[in-house]
Amino acid sequence: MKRFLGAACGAWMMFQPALAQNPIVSHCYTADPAPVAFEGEDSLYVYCDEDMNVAGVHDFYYMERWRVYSTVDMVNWTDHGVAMPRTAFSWAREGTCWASQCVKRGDTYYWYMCASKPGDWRHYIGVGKSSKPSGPFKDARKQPIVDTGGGGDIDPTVFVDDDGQAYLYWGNNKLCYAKLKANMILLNTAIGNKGVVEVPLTADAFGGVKVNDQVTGQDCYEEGPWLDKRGDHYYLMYAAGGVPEHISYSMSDSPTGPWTYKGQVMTQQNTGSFTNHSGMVHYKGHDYFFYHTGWARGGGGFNRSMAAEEMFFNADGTIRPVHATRQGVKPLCTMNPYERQQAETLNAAYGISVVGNETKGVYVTGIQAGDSMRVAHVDFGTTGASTLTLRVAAEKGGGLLVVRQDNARGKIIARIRIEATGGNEVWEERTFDLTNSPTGVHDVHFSFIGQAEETLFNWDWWQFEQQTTGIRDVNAAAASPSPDVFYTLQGVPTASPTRGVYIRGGKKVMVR
Ligand code: FUB
Repeated sequence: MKRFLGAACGAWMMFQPALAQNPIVSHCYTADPAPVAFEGEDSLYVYCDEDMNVAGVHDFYYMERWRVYSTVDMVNWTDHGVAMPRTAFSWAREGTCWASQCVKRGDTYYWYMCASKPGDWRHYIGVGKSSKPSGPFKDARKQPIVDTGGGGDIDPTVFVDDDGQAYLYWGNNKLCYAKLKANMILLNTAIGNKGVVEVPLTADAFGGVKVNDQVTGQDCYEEGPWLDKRGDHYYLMYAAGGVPEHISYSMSDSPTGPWTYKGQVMTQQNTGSFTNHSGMVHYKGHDYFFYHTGWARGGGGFNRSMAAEEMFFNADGTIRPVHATRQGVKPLCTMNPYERQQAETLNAAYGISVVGNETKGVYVTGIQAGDSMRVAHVDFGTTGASTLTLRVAAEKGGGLLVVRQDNARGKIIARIRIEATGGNEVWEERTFDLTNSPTGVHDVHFSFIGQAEETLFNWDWWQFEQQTTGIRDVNAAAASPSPDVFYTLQGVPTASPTRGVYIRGGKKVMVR
């Protein structure tokens, strides 16, 4: 269940994405994206909370955990499971895990979150910590680190400046900041009110003011701040204008302002979500803007989904407007099917769930008849694949996995019956022959057939075996006169076959 991301990032070819990439996660509802490219890491991470609203049960935000996703290509996202459950914070109230952001300092990852307390609807800001970006995270302070007493203490954004000073901004209908001490869990109380400075929400700084829910001026700050820096410019992006929200931004030459209002980054869009929440990140030479929508199946204002667009800056540092699109971003590279790929690395998926965490292991579960999964931009090369190996666990067995090229109606690559392994946690690696092997770059579509309502199997990872050049042309019977000897594909007998494809007894065999 370790992560072995395989992507031929150097060998990108002229292959245009055929499919919509937004939302970036479709098997669960993910909100309030906070992207980060940690120095020295190949992957881009996005931290978020999970919307778990069930109509008629919790007709509001119901959020029990924060999740982490990572990518190397911007189109296939690895779900790292429940990296920080609400229960990691003994003081946090059920269902109130709202927006968050993670940064790294030294060797430690600090994930700033907000939640209410039992019997109290106000939110408080706390922080989890972990030695790994994908967690699991534990409460670093065992109590909130911000409690102004006045409510609105939501949506922490954190930024470590070039001089090492870390800043925390947050607030709904108010905007506050604090300087963090080097330990990242205490406020520097030398400034503000016990370390908290409230930023005046003036028209110059934020485009307008809101009093009694009435906006005076062209815009106003609402919530969801995002503090960042490009060159010498500091940026504060935020959800603005009241509900429904758009995204606006202000700039400054200092992380503590004064801020100057610069306009809207993303105007109000028809995405089915009345909130929006943004983050920006520079990754592999591109700038990306993350936001949320109601675009996943069954989605809406309380069941939101993260999306991403490429963003661009003008020469003076101002941000060009970003539009919400279904198409999303272009892939940065292809996926290598001949390296082990986690089943939970997905371009899209419907019906399944991803469970676990990086300590226990993360895998795909809840696979039922009618569910499907897809990975995008997989490069099978010129020779194609010979077999597909899966690591699976199945209590009952009998479920059928159909692997297709490109989409749900594409050419069948394999039809695989997953027999019982002895239990849903009894894992086995199994290798299957293919019906057809694709060559070149394709999406790969997995669909599941079986008894209705039954969980067919759990799935950890998959890997294709690359076809050896020329194997299709071998006349196996002629090339293998003796039934007990291993012959190379050129018909040369070999006493000690190493890993690869051979001929024996007139048949192709794989030596592992
Ligand atoms: O996700 C709950 C709340 O909705 C967030 O904290 C706000 O930013 C808004 O997106």
